Amino acid sequence: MKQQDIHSGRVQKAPENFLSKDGIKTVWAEGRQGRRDFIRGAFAAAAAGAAVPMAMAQGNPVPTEGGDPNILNLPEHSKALGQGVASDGGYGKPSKFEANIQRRRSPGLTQTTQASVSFAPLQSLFGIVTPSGLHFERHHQGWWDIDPSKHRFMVNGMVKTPKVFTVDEIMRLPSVSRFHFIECGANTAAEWGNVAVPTVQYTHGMISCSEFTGVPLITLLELAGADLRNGKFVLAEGGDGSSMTRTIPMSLILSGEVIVAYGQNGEMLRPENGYPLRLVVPGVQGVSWVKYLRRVEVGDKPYAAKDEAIHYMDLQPDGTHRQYTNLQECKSVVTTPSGGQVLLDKGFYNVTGLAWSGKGKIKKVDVSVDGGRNWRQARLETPVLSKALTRFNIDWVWDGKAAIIQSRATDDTGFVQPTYQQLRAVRGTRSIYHNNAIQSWLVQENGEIKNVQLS
Ligand SMILES: Nc1nc2c(c(=O)[nH]1)N[C@H]1C(S)=C(S)[C@@H](COP(=O)(O)O)O[C@H]1N2
Ligand SMILES: [Mo]
Repeated sequence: MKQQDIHSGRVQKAPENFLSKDGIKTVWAEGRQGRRDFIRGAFAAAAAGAAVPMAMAQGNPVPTEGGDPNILNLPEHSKALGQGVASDGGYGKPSKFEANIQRRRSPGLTQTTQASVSFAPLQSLFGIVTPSGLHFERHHQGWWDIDPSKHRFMVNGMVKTPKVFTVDEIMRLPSVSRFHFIECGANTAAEWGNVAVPTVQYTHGMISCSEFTGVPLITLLELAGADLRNGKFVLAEGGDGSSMTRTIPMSLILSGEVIVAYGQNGEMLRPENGYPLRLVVPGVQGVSWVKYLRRVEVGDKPYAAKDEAIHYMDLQPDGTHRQYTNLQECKSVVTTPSGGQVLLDKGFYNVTGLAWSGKGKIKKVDVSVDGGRNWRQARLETPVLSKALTRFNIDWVWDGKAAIIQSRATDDTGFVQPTYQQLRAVRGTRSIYHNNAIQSWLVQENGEIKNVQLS
């Protein structure tokens, strides 16, 4: 019985189609254990007679023949003393049973360890906040743990008085805290070529969402007496060896949304995410969120920096490139059930996922389980915030037949997330960046879920 597979703890076999090297197989097999836990959790609820939906209770017989030893035998933790406070060293860590929930490097994607990507385990996360230790990473030249007492932030260019700030000086200024998503422009890149990487961690895991705390950049520009009328652009520069420089339009800065951040999810930024200072540019692709931020220069034209002239451009069907395509457009993905997961039995499942738009708030998310023929509107969990992740949920009773699960988001500008057909009609097939097409997960009759594209 499939059910016994779960309780014996056997690692379920990964689908064959994406396995080429042994190393890859291991990584993806490990990645699957977290999702098995999700399904095991559902069984535990059913066994305890909790208020689970009927379909689930009927679909999954309760394994209590002879009595459940987990109830009958009083466990050690009910009889003895637990561990003392701060015995974990003073900074709490997740349960050891959650050790499989990790950000992961894609073995197929990058050969070096420094100029690299790690993907967030979207299939295992709840709500809209990404735990800082699971935030995706994109380093063009490796990360640093920079001494904040030695870090300096300069404002120069078209300003009355060029200024240099210490981190302490920035932290004395009026601060704001806001929830925003950051998505790498290359998120979902492999799918342009219909590569169909196996899990949502690899298709969509270059997105995360945090509460960021810092000082609006406009405050710092004003302190330097920036020419806000003629200075139409700002160049932001990072302090790591990647020479990351990006042009930020002044219009975004004037809105007050662009932040020089030091805080993330209630504590200082993590080193991997730019400690001690990073730029937060809501709605804009990740590359402009310059980490280890050391300088902004006010100018009157776009800078065409190397990461704007060689990378992060979109090759169009007519052979020209789109440049400065900054905003991440409306997009969504079902995170459970999703590729690599296995449904153990027919019956009730909570379908859940994430939606976002670089232009504002999510207005609605529709979900289809028949490949886009019929759609039902999902529940949006609150808060629904501008330029932040929005969590959606919808009920589904699986009848055991093949199904194709999709989500389609609409933002408050009325923009509707496109199908692959619609996206390719405009953008062709040779892009790397800015793929916001509808994702399809095929649920096979044996319960295994695969990444597919509908033509
Ligand atoms: N200084 C610096 N800033 C940087 C980068 C970098 O390599 N160096 N990578 C950029 C890219 S391409 C992305 S997608 C985001 C990733 O941010 P994260 O690592 O905090 O997820 O940071 C951006 N800012
Ligand atoms: Mo990126």
